[in-house]
Order: sequence, then C-alpha cells, then structure tokens
Amino acid sequence: MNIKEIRSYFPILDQEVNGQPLVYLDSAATSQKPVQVIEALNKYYREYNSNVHRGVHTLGTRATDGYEGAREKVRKFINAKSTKEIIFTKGTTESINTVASSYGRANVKEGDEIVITYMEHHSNIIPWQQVAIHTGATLKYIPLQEDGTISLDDVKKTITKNTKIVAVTLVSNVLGVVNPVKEIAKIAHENGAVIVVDGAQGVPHLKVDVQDLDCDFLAFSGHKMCGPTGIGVLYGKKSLLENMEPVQFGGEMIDFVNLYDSTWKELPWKFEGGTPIIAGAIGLGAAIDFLEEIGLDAIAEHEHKLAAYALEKMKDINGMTIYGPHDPSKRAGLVTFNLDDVHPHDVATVLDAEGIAVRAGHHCAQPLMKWLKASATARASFYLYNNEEDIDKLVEGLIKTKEYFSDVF
Ligand code: 7TS
Repeated sequence: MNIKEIRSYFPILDQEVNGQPLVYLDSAATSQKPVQVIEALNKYYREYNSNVHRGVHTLGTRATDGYEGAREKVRKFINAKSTKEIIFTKGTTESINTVASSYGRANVKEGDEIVITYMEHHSNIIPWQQVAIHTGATLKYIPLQEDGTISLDDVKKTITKNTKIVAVTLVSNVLGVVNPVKEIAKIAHENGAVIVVDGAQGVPHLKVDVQDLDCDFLAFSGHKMCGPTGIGVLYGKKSLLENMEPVQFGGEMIDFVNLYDSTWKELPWKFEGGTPIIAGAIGLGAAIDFLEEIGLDAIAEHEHKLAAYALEKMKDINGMTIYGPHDPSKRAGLVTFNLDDVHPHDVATVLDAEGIAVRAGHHCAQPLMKWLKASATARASFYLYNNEEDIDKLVEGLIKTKEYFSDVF
C-alpha cells in the first residue's frame, strides 16, 4: 500500500485547520483512525450491539464472537502462546497498574528492589512508587548515558539479586530511544526478577513478539495504534497470571459467589470484571487487521526514514536543540526539541496557526525533563500516514516561529 492510499483511509487528515491543510504530528499522544476502524465500530453499534458472555440470543453471540475474536487477533499480533494471556484493559496505564497492584503488592517486600529507568512515562513510575511506599521496597533507576540511551553495563549494575521487578519502556515517548528489552529481560531473569514492558510507544510501531522478547508482562494502548480510545491490553505469562489475584471484583469475573467468599473465573476473564469494553476491543481488532495488511516492518521502516529526514532538516535550524540520540538508527519516529528560548507552548501555538499539530509540555515524564534540564519541550511524532511533505511544513513552520519571536523580542 503506498502512502497516498494509506492517507486516503484517514478521513480526518483531509481537512483544513486554521485555514491550512492539517499536518498531524501528534500520534505519540493518540493516533488517527482509519475508516476500517470507524466502520467496525459503526457496524457493531448499528447491527449487533449486545452484552457478551451472557445469554444465548443471536446478537449476544455475535458480540461475544467479535470480542473474543479480537482477543485472538491481539494474541497473534504479539505472538502470545494463548488467549488466556491477553487481558483487555482501558489502556497502558490500567495495564501497568493491574500488574503493580496485583503482582507487585503480593511479591515485593521490605528490602526488595524495583528497577525502572529515568525515561519512563508517569504511568510506569507512579504505580511502582506506590508499591515501594506500601511494601518498604526500594525504587532504583537505571541511569541514562549522555545521548539518552541506556547501557547494558548500567543495567547489570542496577539489577541485583534483590530486584523483584524491572519495568522499562520499549520506546521512549520523549527521546524516541528504542531500548534493548530482550537483553534487559535476560538480565532480569538471571537475577530472579520479572520484567514489565511498557509497549505504549513500541507496539504500534515495531513488530513485537512477546516470546522472542521473553517479557513477563507487556502493556499497550489501542488508541495509539489506530484503534479507539478506552481499550488497551495487558499481556502476561500464563504461569504468572494464574497465581495473581484480580484487582477489580464484580460481575463477569466470578465462578461462584457464596455469602462470604467467591471464586474466580479462569483466565483471562478473572481480570475483566464488569461489562467489558466490547466496541473498543472490536475496533482494536480492526486496527490490527489494518496494520497487518500494511505490515509492521514496512511501518517501522517508513517511520524510521521520516525520523532520519526530520532530524536532518531540523538540525539545520539555528537555535534548535534536539533531545535524545542524534543517530537515527537508535531511535523511533518522533523528535523532541526546543527552539532557542521560545517556550514550547508558544512554538506549538504558532505551529497550530499553520495547521500543524505538535505536543508541548512535560509529556508525562517529569523525572526525564529534570534529567534533560528542560521544564518543557515540543514534540513532533510520526506514524504511517505522515510523509516528507508534513516534515517540510513543520520545518517551514519552525522557521516562521523563530522569525516571529525574533521580531517580538
Ligand atoms: N507509556 C508511554 C511510554 C506513553 O507514551 C504513554 C502515553 C503511556 C504509557 C500511557 O498511555 P495511556 O494510553 O494509558 O494514556 N503517552 C502520551 C504522550 O506521549 N502524549 O500523550 C500521551
């Protein structure tokens, strides 16, 4: 599928914003949705909206088939061994919190260590801070090298026999760094720890194989991979999930309810209390079909080229600071930057007037901002529907921003 055809599936891109054709460079916050996903949601609500796993009526069976069919699509997409290992959640945040609240509280005690990195998103920091606070464990950070990458030597020095959990992102939402998760998993396992991988920025963009990575848990969000908001996935190895307690209790997740105690359904349903996110899962299934039709390797290569092109063009702008490694082979499809002393919110506002959407702020990564010695940054992030023209417009917009602010001051 060529880029023109890919773009034609995203109706939202075909509009003007502030009198200019929209240039959407904020896919790391949320991706746009192709018609295939919009239509899958439309079809579910128009034709077979029903609750799942209850009753035998025809619409209920269709909805159950759609929901469970989506689970199988997710299983195949990340090469999990079984659908028992695929739990639907509302997103990465809920997935990581589930591991922290269930596995973390039960398996971490005083004197133990939890290891994370400085580049984590808040949703892969705060749940572990909470586990540490409640259990008396120590939270340790793998340091970053000057270019923002982590070295395996530092990983080996930080993870010890006292480490029980290692939680690390596959791709940083600020630095664009792709972490050596497979190697980190090996080091974690040699020390008797489990590894939790934050796949929010990785799974939408790179082929992820949980068996090859040998990760114990993987969290990701549907909305960053062409799917709807409100749906996400927690993958966990069956042997671990089987021994974990649910964190939400109520309908759908039980086997028997007695007066004073209850027993749980088998995996994965014991973690899916209440009416599940049926439309969201069906929409995510459609998104996976779409991504697979194009091919994850082709998507990764396309974004990689865009990032290299953007780095090349942006570094020539006077006063530009680009964060993260400058070597494009070490990074994924996003560029985080600051332009002279112009506040990133001002950069984003001027770009918005040109129809260009970028994100500005701390990107939910305040410890990393502190490490970068920046209170905030601007970020352009790319996906399969972006092209070089989008980056040319961004560069033009940045030059305009610079001119505008040099006139003002
Ligand atoms: N982990 C990483 C690495 C992320 O980038 C994000 C969201 C999350 C976790 C949380 O995902 P959620 O779907 O549960 O919210 N990151 C961003 C971002 O960079 N800009 O907006 C959201």
